[in-house]
Amino acid sequence: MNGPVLSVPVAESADREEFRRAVLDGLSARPRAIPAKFLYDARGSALFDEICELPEYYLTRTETGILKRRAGEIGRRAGPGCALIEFGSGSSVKSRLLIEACPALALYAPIDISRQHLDATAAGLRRDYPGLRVEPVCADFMGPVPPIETGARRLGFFPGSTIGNLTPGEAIAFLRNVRGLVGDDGALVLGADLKKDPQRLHDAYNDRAGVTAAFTLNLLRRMNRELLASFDLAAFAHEAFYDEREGRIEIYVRSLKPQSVTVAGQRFDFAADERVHTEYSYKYDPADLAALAAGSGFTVAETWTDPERLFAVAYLESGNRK
Ligand code: AVI
Repeated sequence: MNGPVLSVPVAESADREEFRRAVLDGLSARPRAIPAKFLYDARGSALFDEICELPEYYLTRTETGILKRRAGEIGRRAGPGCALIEFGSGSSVKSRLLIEACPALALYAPIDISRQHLDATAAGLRRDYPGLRVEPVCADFMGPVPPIETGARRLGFFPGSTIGNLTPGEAIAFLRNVRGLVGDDGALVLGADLKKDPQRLHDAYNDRAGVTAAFTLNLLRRMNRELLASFDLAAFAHEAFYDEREGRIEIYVRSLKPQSVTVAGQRFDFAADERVHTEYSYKYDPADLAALAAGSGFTVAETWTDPERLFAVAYLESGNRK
């Protein structure tokens, strides 16, 4: 039987207030920056789905290919009767591959901040896998997650290179959290984008159709709508480049001219070429992943990649496996 949706009730007005605070703080800070999570309103999420289909954005299809090829091995490693917990589940497309590969799955618990996504995902999974216990958890996986009663060994799942959107410090903090949640006999399947030819990386975040630019600039549109801001979208540009030394893509909104903008009743002046940081997307190599795992109480049991070595899916095991 499927349990109710566990929730951390967050009213829309509280979300709006959190957005307002983050934007006012972020535009007042130097350098200016707004947290990436605010890119994902309904339109931003739809644009991100479009990004995943772009010819230049190899990440999604490459990871899906690896998971398809390796699902059986993942299922064997996980063993029968485990509980699958997905962090930031979105539409749970990739988790279906693991749901089908893990023998006698005890339950599937998708954790997502969007109640809408969760409800749709849970309904679809219950329809397609009538015997599966689905226990959605409505929460920000970066914060405290309500207890999940599984009574089973736990397999975490964090696909999509979302780890790359966290700074190294945030990534370690998140993985330590996950390590605590999956326990001493748990494991985590982690998807991470790999370091590679900088041009290939540059192209993935500067697609020719301009979808990534629309995704970035949608943040201004969201501020106009939700915070009564006065951004002229034509007077700002998307900027994304690979910083090889830092091993990360950096993404900004850049002002194309000197201009003033009002946001939630406050005035902000922008110089020509002044930028607002919106995202990092860190890229890893196997040594980086091993260090990340070690720093958070996991060890890398296996790393699977694709023939071009574009993307990695790592199977991390808790350090104290009995
Ligand atoms: C969600 N995340 C893994 C994407 C990435 O590749 O860092 C977000 C993104 N931003 C622009 N393109 C894709």
